[in-house]
Amino acid sequence: MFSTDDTIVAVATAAGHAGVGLVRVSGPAAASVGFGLTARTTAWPPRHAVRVSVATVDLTADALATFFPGPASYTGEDVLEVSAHGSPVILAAIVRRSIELGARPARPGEFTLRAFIRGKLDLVQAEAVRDLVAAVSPAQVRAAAAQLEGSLSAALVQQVDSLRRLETLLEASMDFPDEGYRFIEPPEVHAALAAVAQGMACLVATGGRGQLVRDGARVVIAGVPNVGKSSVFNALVGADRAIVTPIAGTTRDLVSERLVIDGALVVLTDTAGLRDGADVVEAEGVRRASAAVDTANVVVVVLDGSRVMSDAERALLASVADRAHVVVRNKADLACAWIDGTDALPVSARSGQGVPALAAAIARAVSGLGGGDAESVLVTNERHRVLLARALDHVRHAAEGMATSGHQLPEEFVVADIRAALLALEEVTGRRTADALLDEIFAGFCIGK
Ligand SMILES: Nc1nc2c(ncn2[C@@H]2O[C@H](COP(=O)(O)OP(=O)(O)OP(=O)(O)O)[C@@H](O)[C@H]2O)c(=O)[nH]1
Ligand SMILES: [Mg+2]
Repeated sequence: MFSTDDTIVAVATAAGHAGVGLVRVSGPAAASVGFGLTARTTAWPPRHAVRVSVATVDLTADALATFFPGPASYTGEDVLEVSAHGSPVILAAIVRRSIELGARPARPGEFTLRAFIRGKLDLVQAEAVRDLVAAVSPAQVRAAAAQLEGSLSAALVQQVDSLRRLETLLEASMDFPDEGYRFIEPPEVHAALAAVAQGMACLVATGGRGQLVRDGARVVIAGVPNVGKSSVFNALVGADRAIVTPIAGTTRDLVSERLVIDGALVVLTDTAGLRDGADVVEAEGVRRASAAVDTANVVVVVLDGSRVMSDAERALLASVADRAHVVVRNKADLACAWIDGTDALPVSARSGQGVPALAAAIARAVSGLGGGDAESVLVTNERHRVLLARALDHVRHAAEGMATSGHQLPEEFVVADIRAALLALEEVTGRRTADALLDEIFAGFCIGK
């Protein structure tokens, strides 16, 4: 299924016209494909760009060719990269000629798959490559780059090593039951399991913040009717996305937009103005608005600075007081009707005044979510989180079994849990992974990566 003895080729840069485009060739025939493409006959200098002329049936193109001999290359095998002027016609001609010379078109993610198969990357790092390419926010880039560097893998290796050591010592004790000799005493087993469980629990706990980085924080705009919620929403989105009218009760349904605000990926939602006694349609809108506020990560309360604050607004402010929130005093272009002793941000959705400060406040509120150190290892991938949680369950099960039995739990039971935990952890890093899963993971890549 995952043969690596042939040579693959693909355009590595994005589709379309660009200043420069890159064709990547990987496999045992990379050097010779390069000779055929360029009429070069002498060996490629390793990792040095060489100016070449690529001749195909249709055209001749100036290019730079760089040869990376394996195993010190991205894929671990010989790689030739050809950078040419970024016309899709030129790049397609180079790919076609490479195929005539013995390469075959690469499948999505196949370069990275080869790097994984050759042990250049583990599965966590390979998935980080995909996430890095797909990143839309700086936080996503930072998380993926840290995972690619191996921060998560290193944390996992540490847990795997501890569990392996325990497994080995317990197995040795099981092999000599009659001597009554133990290679490791139960209290030490218990302490080691507890330490592993604690480390893994910390990793699993980062999954909440990891999910925010991956999917974006839910930021919900709320307030009473007509204060300018939809106008603020549109100002943040930078487009006339939600309907704005002078009539109170304009917005009925939730309107959501996924966007990056000041570097923070958010799903921003505009809601119906909160009030009682509205018609059936609006009442349903209010119900949806309340539900959205309840499940929001950050609530942006919009107040109308030109009107006196109502009881409903005071109640709304009180209800978000101990949650992540930002208060906006909108219509700052009009005369102010209340002296605010609050930390409300003056904003005019109409003139744009204060909108950058609001964006910054939202980004700050998002970055403060979920606690934890921003630079620590972050589990952003749901596959990893589920497997880590499973491993943690097994380790806890063993540790609790030892605790409740007064360290009398037979070694077999502890070893069975340790093995199950190891299985889950090794599935994270890809040491034990079914081909079907690899297919699924790498199918999510772009071709050429
Ligand atoms: N002067 C001024 N008017 C504004 C500002 N923002 C919104 N408005 C006006 O206030 C009215 C209501 O604006 P919307 O954005 O529809 O208010 P909303 O809170 O979404 O209203 P509902 O959806 O009905 O709850 C419109 O006439 C807007 O033009 C502002 O910053 N200054
Ligand atoms: Mg509205």
